[in-house]
Amino acid sequence: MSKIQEIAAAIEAGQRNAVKDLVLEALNEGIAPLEILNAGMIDTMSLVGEKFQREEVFIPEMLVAARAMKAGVETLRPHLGEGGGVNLGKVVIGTVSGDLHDIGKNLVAMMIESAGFEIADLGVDVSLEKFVEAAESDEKVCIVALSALLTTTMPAMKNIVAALNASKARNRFKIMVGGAPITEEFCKDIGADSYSPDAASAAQRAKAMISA
Ligand code: B1M
Repeated sequence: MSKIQEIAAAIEAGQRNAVKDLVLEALNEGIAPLEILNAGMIDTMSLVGEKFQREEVFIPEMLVAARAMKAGVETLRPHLGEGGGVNLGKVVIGTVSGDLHDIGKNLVAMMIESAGFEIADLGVDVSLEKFVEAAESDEKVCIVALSALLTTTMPAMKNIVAALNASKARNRFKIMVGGAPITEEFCKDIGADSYSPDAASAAQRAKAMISA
């Protein structure tokens, strides 16, 4: 079994400590951090999701796998690159109200931070009011980033974007959206500035948007 396969198996089994050790071993073997992230972790969580859909695993298994992945991501964090002390501005990020999924949002935050931005992470289940308050209260905020993982929380994303579009500080920040059910078309329909399918492209888009 390859190291990547071992990491995948340990995530699926929810073995937090084993995941941390295996990630360190993989790094020592010279495996690229992004390969560990994509092939070892993100693909595994997708697989867990598919098994959940087929009712082969249930919420507790999904939860322990998610916790194991979080531990792995934290171990990987210092190796994912750095912004080199640059501060391109502040990005407010959060998962929209009604939605508790945060693994993808945390990855996006980490990649954007690595690209040289300061991050204000509002967490999960973030209300419209909290997003608007965070965007308006700090002049350094140049991007507001919203994540949603459930089709049922897409309307909340739409409402938050509408409120941000009506904000008195709107000319100061851009709005980015993403998450598994979100598409480019949905982004345009709700009036957000940018959609990214994954964490790496979100970081690239963030940089491109502020220099445009
Ligand atoms: Co949930 N869940 N879950 N879940 N869960 C999904 C999303 C689901 C697709 C599973 C399935 O049925 N196959 C399904 C949604 C179906 C739908 O809406 N159509 C689902 C469901 C139904 C639910 C519950 C309703 C289950 C229930 O209670 N009956 C419930 C809802 C709770 C709530 O939020 N109110 C629920 C609960 C949970 C757990 C708590 C058990 C756990 C979350 C733990 C946590 O996040 N701390 C969980 C998990 C782990 C999943 C799956 C298996 C994995 C999600 C994940 O972390 N993926 C997921 C199935 C799946 O995605 N295949 C599923 C890995 C992560 C790296 O990917 O989050 O997509 P992702 O992020 C990507 C991109 O989307 C993108 O970049 C990231 C990295 O590249 N991205 C952005 C994300 N945000 C972005 C923002 C951007 C740009 C890109 O710009 C701002």
